[in-house]
Amino acid sequence: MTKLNLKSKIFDSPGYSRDVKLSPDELSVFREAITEQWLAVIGESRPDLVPQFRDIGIENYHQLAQQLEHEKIWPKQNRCLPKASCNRIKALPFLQTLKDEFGDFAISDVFYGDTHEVGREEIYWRLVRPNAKNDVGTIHADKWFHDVMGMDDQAFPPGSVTVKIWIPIFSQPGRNGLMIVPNSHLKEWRYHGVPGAGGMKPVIDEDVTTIGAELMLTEPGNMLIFNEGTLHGGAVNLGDQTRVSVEITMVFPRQPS
Ligand SMILES: O=C(O)CCC(=O)C(=O)O
Ligand SMILES: [Fe+2]
Repeated sequence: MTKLNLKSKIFDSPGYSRDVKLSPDELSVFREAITEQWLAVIGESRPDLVPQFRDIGIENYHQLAQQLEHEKIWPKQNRCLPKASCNRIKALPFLQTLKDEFGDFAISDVFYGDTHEVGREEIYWRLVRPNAKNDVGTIHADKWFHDVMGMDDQAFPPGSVTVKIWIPIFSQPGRNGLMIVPNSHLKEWRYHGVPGAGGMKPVIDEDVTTIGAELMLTEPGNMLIFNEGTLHGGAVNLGDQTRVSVEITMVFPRQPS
């Protein structure tokens, strides 16, 4: 048995783990890489504002966001870290911890809308501003996305199994973060696909107030690792900072035994 017993938590019960934490140095690598891309994207439309955004920091993004076309400038492709940053992240110790637990895996390719960047690994981040309902999506299982976007034929080899890594980079425990429905990967849930800004997206056809979603208490760096069938979704941010988080999809040729 591996040290953290992650395989059994993710594939058996409860369908997720919160056992793995980034060290302060690892968290700094993420913060620096994200901040660099965040400022570069802001600089593409408003180079004059870059010094102000740099001064307040990404966790205070919402304080100045009204000066930008927020809805336009953050499509997923502007939030996928460049290759050099991905390579720095891939050398961090937490990935070795995951390999020790799960065995070898690949990181999924960059995929958004109808674009599949073959061979470019996807490590992307998101911004969730305080009290912004549109900054969080509805409860879903990631395998629903793979299904409605047709990714299982295109992005993943037949029979492969994915596991998600969600990492809070700036978060306020109890006030923002990710909701998870424990053991939801063991049941079937109804949903349908609708067209969204970044391609097709799934919408749940269940009463989300009664399915048992729990807000996970996560300090920055305390990652959540979950089954592709586990129901989850962003909580509306009730904090006073912008929540910044990262997503990485591990791809296994088949379920690790
Ligand atoms: O961070 C969020 O609000 C949603 C994250 C999510 O759906 C995921 O990590 O798969
Ligand atoms: Fe998700």
